[in-house]
Amino acid sequence: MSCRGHNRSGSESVASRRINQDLPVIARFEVCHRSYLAPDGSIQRPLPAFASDAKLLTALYRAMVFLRLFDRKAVALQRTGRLGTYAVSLGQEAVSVGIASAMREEDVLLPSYRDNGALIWRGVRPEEILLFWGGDERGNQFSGPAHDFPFCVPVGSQAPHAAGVAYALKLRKQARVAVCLFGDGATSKGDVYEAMNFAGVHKLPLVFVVANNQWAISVPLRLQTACETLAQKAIAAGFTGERVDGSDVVAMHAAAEAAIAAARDGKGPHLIEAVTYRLGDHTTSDDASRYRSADDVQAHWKEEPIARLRNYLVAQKMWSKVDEEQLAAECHERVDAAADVYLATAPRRPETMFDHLYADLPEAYAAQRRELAGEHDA
Ligand SMILES: Cc1ncc(C[n+]2csc(CCOP(=O)(O)OP(=O)(O)O)c2C)c(N)n1
Ligand SMILES: [Mg+2]
Repeated sequence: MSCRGHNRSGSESVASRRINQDLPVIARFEVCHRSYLAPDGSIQRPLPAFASDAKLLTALYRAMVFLRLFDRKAVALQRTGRLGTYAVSLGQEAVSVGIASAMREEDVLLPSYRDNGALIWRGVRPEEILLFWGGDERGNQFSGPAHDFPFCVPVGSQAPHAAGVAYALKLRKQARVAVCLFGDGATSKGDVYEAMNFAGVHKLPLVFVVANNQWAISVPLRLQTACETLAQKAIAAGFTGERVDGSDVVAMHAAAEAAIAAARDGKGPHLIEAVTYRLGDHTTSDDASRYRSADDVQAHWKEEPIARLRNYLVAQKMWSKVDEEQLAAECHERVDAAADVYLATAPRRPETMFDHLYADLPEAYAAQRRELAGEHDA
């Protein structure tokens, strides 16, 4: 079956136009597209074997439902002045959950600021996430694997870090994989290109995941790139990129499983472009109605990952109304408990902001620290 990528407009792209019909073609490239569940939860093509594993599938479902509810609570806390800026995963829960669920504990996660779902799957406690977004660095001293990286707020700078991590894993001959998540906007950053190039040259055990949610704050994808796909950017770096339906958690898990296994096996890096849609505002500091229409957003609600998987699970008799009610009650309880722990945590003293940047604090900062601590210089 051919899996050649299609031009978004259906016409010949600038990139694929032949320079001269008389010249021989010396290289051809393809981009595959992976999807299993249709937006209504019906089966589009034969499912991977794990899709009959009710335990795994319901775990993926539970994680996505929890994430959505947790996000809602975090926004409520921010709106009432009890949390800092926060980025929800609304509509793209399948990306971080699908990816993290295919990782081993010893693998290394390098997440962006929107990847709460991956952190929680890997054992980070929800109250730790609230602490971080509440401005308390102790949130980064989390219960997930200590070798995982914290949220990366600068766009794309986790990609070179990931290349460094993967290089170290390779040098040490460890059968571990670095997994780096970022957005469509990040793919325009030099950091990302450089990391991909380095990963390709050194055949690193590194899986790049682009959560292509169509927007980089107010910048739409069509202004981000002239490429037909973001997956094809991997080709220029010498490895495979594939497009995945990022609202289909079965496809996300399957793609991640295959890419991580190949990287662990010494076959080098891989890029997964997860095509999804950001149904919410960019963050709590944004108002997306200023730059996109309600109709556009509404149309994408038909594709969202949670109802899609629920429809499949119900059709397979893996999930019932009672399960749904129980899950909702459990999630509410867990979210409320996390918020209670967070709100009951006494804030740190302001001078502690200087405590984790330097082994030896430069005098200029030391003086500021003393001032904040109320220790006046003589
Ligand atoms: C280096 C850097 N430049 C600019 C910003 C401001 N900024 C924060 S998020 C963002 C857009 C990122 O879009 P994308 O990579 O698509 O990720 P998404 O937010 O959609 O998940 C920008 C420009 C930043 N955080 N870091
Ligand atoms: Mg984006």
